[in-house]
Amino acid sequence: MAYSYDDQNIFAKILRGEIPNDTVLETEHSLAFRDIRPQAPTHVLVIPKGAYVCYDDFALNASDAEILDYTRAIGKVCEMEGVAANGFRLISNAGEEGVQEVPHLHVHILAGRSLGRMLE
Ligand code: IU
Repeated sequence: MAYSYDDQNIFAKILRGEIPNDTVLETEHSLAFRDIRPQAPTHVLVIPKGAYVCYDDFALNASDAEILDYTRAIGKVCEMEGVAANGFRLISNAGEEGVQEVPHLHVHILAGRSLGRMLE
């Protein structure tokens, strides 16, 4: 599917420096920052700097360098936040039925409490 990107979305504004954020990590192609409405003691969002709407858009259209950088950035934030010891969850909502609020790819890193079962 070909996605059209809305460059007025809030994460695009964060990337342009128009809105402040609580940055955890910035790399060449990625930015990680704390969610403004944290659902767990650790709740970090990791976004690519490129204009990608959601995961499949990114995975199919980003360069190898962007994909490597983004994958590593997620791993690096997990390491920095020390989430591996007790466990964590990665979530990336997409589209209407995925209940995606902001149409710029983001992976949520959630940790620091028991997150409960999502799937049966
Ligand atoms: P979703 O996966 O698109 O449903 O989640 C979007 C997240 O972005 C959600 O957890 C919000 O709290 C978060 N967020 C933010 O961190 N800063 C903002 O300015 C806005 C949303 I708007």
